[in-house]
Amino acid sequence: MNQTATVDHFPVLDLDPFSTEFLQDPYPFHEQLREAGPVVWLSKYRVWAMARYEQVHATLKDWETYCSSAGGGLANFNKEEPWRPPSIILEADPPLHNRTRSVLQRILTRTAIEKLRAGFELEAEKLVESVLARGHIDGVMDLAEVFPLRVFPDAVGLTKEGRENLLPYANMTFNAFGPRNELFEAAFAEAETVSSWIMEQCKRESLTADGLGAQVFAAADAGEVTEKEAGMLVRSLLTAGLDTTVHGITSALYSFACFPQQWQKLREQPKMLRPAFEEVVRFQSPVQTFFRTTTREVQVGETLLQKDQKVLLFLAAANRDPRKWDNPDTFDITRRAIGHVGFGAGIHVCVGQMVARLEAESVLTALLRKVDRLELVGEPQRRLNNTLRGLSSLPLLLHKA
Ligand code: OVM
Repeated sequence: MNQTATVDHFPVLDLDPFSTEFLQDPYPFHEQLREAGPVVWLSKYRVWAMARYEQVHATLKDWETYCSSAGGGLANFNKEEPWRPPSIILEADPPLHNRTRSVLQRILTRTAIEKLRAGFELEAEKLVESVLARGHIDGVMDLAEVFPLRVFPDAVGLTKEGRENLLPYANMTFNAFGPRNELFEAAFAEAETVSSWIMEQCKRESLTADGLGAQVFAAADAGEVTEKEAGMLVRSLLTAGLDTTVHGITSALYSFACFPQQWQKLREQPKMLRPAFEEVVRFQSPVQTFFRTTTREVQVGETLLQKDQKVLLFLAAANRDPRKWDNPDTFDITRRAIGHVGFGAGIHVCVGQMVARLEAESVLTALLRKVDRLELVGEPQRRLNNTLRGLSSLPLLLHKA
C-alpha cells in the first residue's frame, strides 16, 4: 500500500454533544475536543468534529469543500429526508445561495436596519421602565423573550394572531439540527399546528405592506427570486430571527449579572456597547454548533476525511480556544472579540447580525441608563436545545441607578 501511515490515525471520542450532561456544562467537553486534535471522530454519531478556532474558522470559510446544501445539522440530506423543505439560504450553496443571500443581505444591512432603531429604542425604554418598577424580575421571561417578540414580528410585518407559534417553531428548527433525541421529540410535540401557522405567515397576503417580509416580496416583483422563493426567505427570517436574539439578550443579561464589574465598566463607558456585545457573543456563543458536509476527500492535519461526511463545528469551543484567545474563559468587554465565530464566518455568516446587535443594544442602552446593577438572586435554569445555549429562567434584582 502506498498510503501515508499517519492518514489512518485520528482521535476517536465517544461523547454525545447532544446529551443533557454535555449541554448542561459543555466547557470541559469542549476542552477535551480541542485537546484531542484538529479533527476528531465522534463514534456515537459517526461524524467528524472540529473544536479549535483555526479549523472551525477555515472550514466555515471553505464552502466549496464543506458544503451547506446537505444540511446545517446532523442529517445528511444526500442520504436522509429533511424534516422540512431545506432553507434556500442556510442550506444552499452557490449559485443559489448567492442569489437568495443578496436579497436578505440588502434588506438587513446596517443602513436599512437603522430605520428600525428609534422604534426599538422606544420599546426598550418602555419595557425597562416597567420591569424596573418591579425590581425582582426574570431576565428571560420578562425581558429577553419579551423584547424580541415586541419588535421583531412587527418589523417583519406579521399579523398579531398566532405569534405564540414563533418561539416553538424556532425551538423545533434548532433542535432539529441535532439527533432525534428527547429534546427533538419534545420540541416536535405540536409540530403540525406550529409549522402550518408559520407557512401561512410566509405568504405575500399575510404580511403588512411596510415590513421586512414585504421587502422580500418586492425582490420577487423585481424578478430576483420567485414568489415561492420569497416565501421561503420569509420563513428563514421567522426561523432564524427570533429565538437567536432571545438567546443573545439572555446571554448579555447573564454575563453582566455574573460579572458586575464589567457592567460598571460599561456604565462608565457606554461607547463600549458594541464591542461589549461582541464579547457577549464570543463568551456565551448563543448558537453553539453547526454542521457542514464534505464535498470531496480532504486532509485535515494528519487525517483524511472522506467525501460526503458530516463535520460538526463547535463555534462555542472555537470562541474559547486558548490557541486563539488570551484568558478565553474571562468575560472582558475591553478585549478585541472581533474574529469570533459566534455569528459564523464566510459566505453563510449571520445575515441578520445587524438586527441582533440593534435589539441587544436597544435593551442594554435602556438598562445602562436606569440600572446600576443586575443582581443574580437565584439559580439560573438552563433551557437545553441541540443547537442553542440559553436559559429558561434568570432571577434578577434590578438596582435603580
Ligand atoms: C433558515 C435558518 C434556520 C435556522 C438558522 C439559520 C442561523 C437559518 O431557515 O434559513 O441561521
